[in-house]
Amino acid sequence: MPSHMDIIMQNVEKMRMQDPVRFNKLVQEGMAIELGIISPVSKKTKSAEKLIAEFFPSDPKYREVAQGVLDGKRKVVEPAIKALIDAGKDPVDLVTNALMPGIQVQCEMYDLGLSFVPEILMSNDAMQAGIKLCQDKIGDVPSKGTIASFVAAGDLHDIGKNICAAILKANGFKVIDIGRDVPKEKVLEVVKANNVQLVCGSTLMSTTKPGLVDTALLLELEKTGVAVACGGAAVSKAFVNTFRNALYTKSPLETVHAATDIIGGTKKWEDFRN
Ligand code: B12
Repeated sequence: MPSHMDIIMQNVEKMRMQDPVRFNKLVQEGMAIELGIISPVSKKTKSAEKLIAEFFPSDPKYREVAQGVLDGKRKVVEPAIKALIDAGKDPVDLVTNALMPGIQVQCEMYDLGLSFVPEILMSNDAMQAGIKLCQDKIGDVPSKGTIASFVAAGDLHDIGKNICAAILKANGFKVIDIGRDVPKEKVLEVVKANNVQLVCGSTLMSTTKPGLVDTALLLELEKTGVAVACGGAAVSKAFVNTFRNALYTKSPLETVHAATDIIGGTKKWEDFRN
């Protein structure tokens, strides 16, 4: 019985006879790849292209920022963002539509095993540099209220939380960043000490979802009158509806609307449950 290798060799020989031009081209390409003269069209290139097409903005100036974030190059991101701010672009729009797409592509690539922790951290660094410039531009606006922001105990994923905090700040809220991997008692302490009106909590892992439940219930038990707006990839409306003193907000912008209503007194957390 012929082995797999025999069958492959038969097919190679058949191609050499029937299509010598293609055969020679493939042999030359193979040698050039092996010698490092050309790079292979890898899974990485193909998938990165697909993700860029899906997430990147079409405006070339915004695209330059997104690419700078993806490449982890704050030296590209900072001058590009400065130029866009000087050209009168809205800083909130820049965060959402120029800076965020870069980190989104990097994170999706990481998920596919196409990029690694250092690349995520460099992209995050480049994005944060851009966000800082946008925040500096917005400056001090009269505060619409005080929000505390945290990532649930055991969870270190804080990129989304930082974006959410930046967008809340840009919309006029004072945001106290409690950080990541935060125990419920720490959130309570910050809420009591700072006259916090709403807490935003997030988690990206299923194993750390209980941290959001515990925090919302502790804030209720301690009669703070402060609810927790929950978000992040591991969280859903159905999950949040299983415990009290919490509401689900899907995106940072949805959180801005909810915070405006709750802090403004026109709605309560219960109004967001259905
Ligand atoms: C980046 C990343 C990391 C980085 C985190 C760096 C950092 N500083 O955040 C590093 C490399 C450290 C990491 C580590 C781990 N990770 Co990880 N990680 C990711 C990854 C690739 C991207 C997450 C991300 O930042 N996305 C980009 C941001 C912008 O998106 P986002 O967080 O979802 O935020 C958006 C919304 O969710 C929302 N949002 C976010 N927060 C909030 C908050 C509020 C209030 C609101 C309203 C909205 C909101 O708005 C944001 C903007 O749109 C995901 C997979 C993925 N593609 O999502 C896995 C992922 C989250 N990681 C995972 C795991 C398992 C781990 C590790 C346990 C791996 C390991 N074995 O070591 C460790 C955990 C360490 C720990 N204790 O936390 C799993 C979780 C699985 C699960 N459901 O439980 C995922 C889903 C990967 C996977 N497919 O398995 N990870």
